[in-house]
Amino acid sequence: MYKKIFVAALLGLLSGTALAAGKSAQVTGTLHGVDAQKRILNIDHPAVPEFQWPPMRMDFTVGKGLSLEGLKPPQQVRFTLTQSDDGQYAITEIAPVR
Ligand SMILES: [Cu+2]
Repeated sequence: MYKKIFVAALLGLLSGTALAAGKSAQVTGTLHGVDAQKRILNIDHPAVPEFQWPPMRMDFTVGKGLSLEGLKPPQQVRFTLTQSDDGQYAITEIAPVR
């Protein structure tokens, strides 16, 4: 009996965590700089309501394994911005707007 309740509580906790993890937003902005060595992109982005961000120009970290090929500033880009469990933001998908 207790064991069943415990397992149910644990599953609830895990699914709650899974839902909270990897919050992301689709953003279109202007790419101004590419630092391929540090894997940082400088982008001017409009407001991002998902993260309650005002419009600004800033540096973004690029997620591991993401190709920077085809990115040539200045250029309009569409990207997915993901916040990980530890609160860090990273670009997890990006492509030039054609
Ligand atoms: Cu910003």
